Amino acid sequence: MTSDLVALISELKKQEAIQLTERRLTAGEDPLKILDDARRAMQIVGRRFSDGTYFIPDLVYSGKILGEIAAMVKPGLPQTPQARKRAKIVIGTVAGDLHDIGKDLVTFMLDINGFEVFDLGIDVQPQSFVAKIKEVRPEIVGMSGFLTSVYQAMKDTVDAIDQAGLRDTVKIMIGGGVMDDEVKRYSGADAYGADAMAAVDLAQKWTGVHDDG
Ligand code: B12
Repeated sequence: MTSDLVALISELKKQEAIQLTERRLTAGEDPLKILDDARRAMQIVGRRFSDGTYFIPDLVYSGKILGEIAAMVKPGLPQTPQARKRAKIVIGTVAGDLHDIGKDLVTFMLDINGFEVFDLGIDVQPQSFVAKIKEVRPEIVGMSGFLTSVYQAMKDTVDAIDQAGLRDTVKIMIGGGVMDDEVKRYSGADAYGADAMAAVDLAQKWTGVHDDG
């Protein structure tokens, strides 16, 4: 049954995937197993995109399927120690960039790992990051970007946080297609993460919250 869900999601069969998720939840299966299948299916979708089997609309559609399955599964997730602690993370795709599929995956993974995530969306101006940091006082800020043209926006955002006197209050991670450790150094962020699990690992390390409690 497990591999069926992986196949259905990765073949973009939304209705069947949702029905199977429903059946598995009703049968009392561990929601985390369902999420793990969804994650594995998304890896297959990513590979199919890279090898030219899938195209952008497929990628966007797979994100929608993931979102629906996540919404169905979430209420049944166990209250883990980190869920009780709820460290806060403000995240957004930086100014000038409209890519949100990767950011949404990161947001989703942080959320199900117990962090309280405030997603500012796409094309987020530095001052919007600053305003949200002042409002919710997060421990962590995440910046996503997929274009080389937004390296500067990453740096401008870190600078704006600094100028607002908030730099010492947050750890800043960056990620997204063209980001790497060099952009991290250029922008003044604290870390670069290659994928959603790296974002979770960084957040857990910085807040001292781990799976084993
Ligand atoms: C889908 C897509 C689009 C879609 C976006 C839809 C959407 N809602 O996001 C659309 C069609 C709108 C689009 C538009 C454009 N795009 Co585009 N797009 C892509 C594409 C094909 C896939 C990106 C994606 O979503 N991948 C899926 C995610 C899940 O993969 P992932 O990167 O592995 O995700 C992980 C990491 O990124 C990481 N991560 C992400 N964010 C964060 C944040 C933190 C804090 C951390 C730790 C980790 C992290 O975790 C994710 C999950 O594991 C890429 C090509 C590619 N192969 O990457 C081009 C690409 C990014 N686009 C590109 C370009 C040029 C454009 C346009 C300028 C095209 C144009 N001429 O109009 C516009 C720009 C619009 C804008 N201002 O943003 C270029 C960028 C080139 C460059 N070096 O700058 C690319 C690389 C294509 C190419 N090879 O030329 N695009």
